[in-house]
Amino acid sequence: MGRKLSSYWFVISVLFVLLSVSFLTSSSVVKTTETSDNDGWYYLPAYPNYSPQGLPDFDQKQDNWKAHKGIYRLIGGLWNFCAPSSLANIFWWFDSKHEDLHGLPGDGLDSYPLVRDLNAPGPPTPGPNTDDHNFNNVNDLQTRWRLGRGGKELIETLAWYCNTNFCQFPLLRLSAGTWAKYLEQGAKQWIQDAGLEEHYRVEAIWKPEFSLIVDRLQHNSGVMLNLLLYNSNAIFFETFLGHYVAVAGIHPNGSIALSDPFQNEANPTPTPREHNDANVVSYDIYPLNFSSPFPDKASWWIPEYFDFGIKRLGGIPQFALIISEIE
Ligand SMILES: [Ca+2]
Ligand SMILES: [Ca+2]
Ligand SMILES: [Ca+2]
Ligand SMILES: [Ca+2]
Repeated sequence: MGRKLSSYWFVISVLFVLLSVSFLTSSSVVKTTETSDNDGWYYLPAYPNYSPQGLPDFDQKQDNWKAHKGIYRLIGGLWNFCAPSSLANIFWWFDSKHEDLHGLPGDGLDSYPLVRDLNAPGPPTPGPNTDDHNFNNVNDLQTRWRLGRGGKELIETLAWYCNTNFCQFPLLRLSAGTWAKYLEQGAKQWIQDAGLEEHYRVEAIWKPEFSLIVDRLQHNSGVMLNLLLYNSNAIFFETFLGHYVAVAGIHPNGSIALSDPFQNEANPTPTPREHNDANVVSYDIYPLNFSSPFPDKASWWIPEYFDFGIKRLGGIPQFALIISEIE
């Protein structure tokens, strides 16, 4: 959500989103996750300690992870931790790749520093020990989000690093969400603070080509997209609010599987908190279209993306943050 709109249109668009979100129904489109290696799909691989399905699918609808300022207050806040939740998926996945493959969440062993044990105050889940891969190291409700002050687990710490909701500048909370430049800076700072700056490359790319996304994923990069929501029937405005997701799998012929921190279409049953177990994922699959309504922003898009119940909005991939290991 990094684009500034005039305040008038901003208010209208926010109202539309929030009213529309309130119309969310159970008309979920259940899609199955492809797992075959031979059908053209490529998924980030699974690691037993602890990304047992592949990329995690942590959920942004936890605690009070909302923007509450101004117009958002009227409707109880807007869930907007999509950026730190998506970034957590990627760092956790790389951490799992490098931890002892015979280890388990709760073993108390933490050898690779990209995701550390952040000392969640609640009982280790699972036990017996507090651990980097405990589910409550993703988030523990005993540390409430207080704009970055106080105890924090993985997603909240990343929100602080990425200045989500301008939490680093409490007197200057201009905009909800996470700006692309703060996301990039936060990701780089996190890697540097882990002592791993020689091992990872971070790319921030506006208008990323689909072929680039395919190539990077097939080389096991972590890929985040910012999808600009697009309403083709809009009377007053067509696009509003970007939403960050992470890419779990891809088909070069033009489909994508998302770890979406807001939606869970392939696997709709578990609660958001259950997604703190990296074994619980919903890889939501969407066909792509290559005649973009906004060729200045993206050459490809997802026509039937965001489920508002009454209709689906398109998703325009206007920005990508790509994290690659330097072999
Ligand atoms: Ca561990
Ligand atoms: Ca670790
Ligand atoms: Ca917490
Ligand atoms: Ca999801």
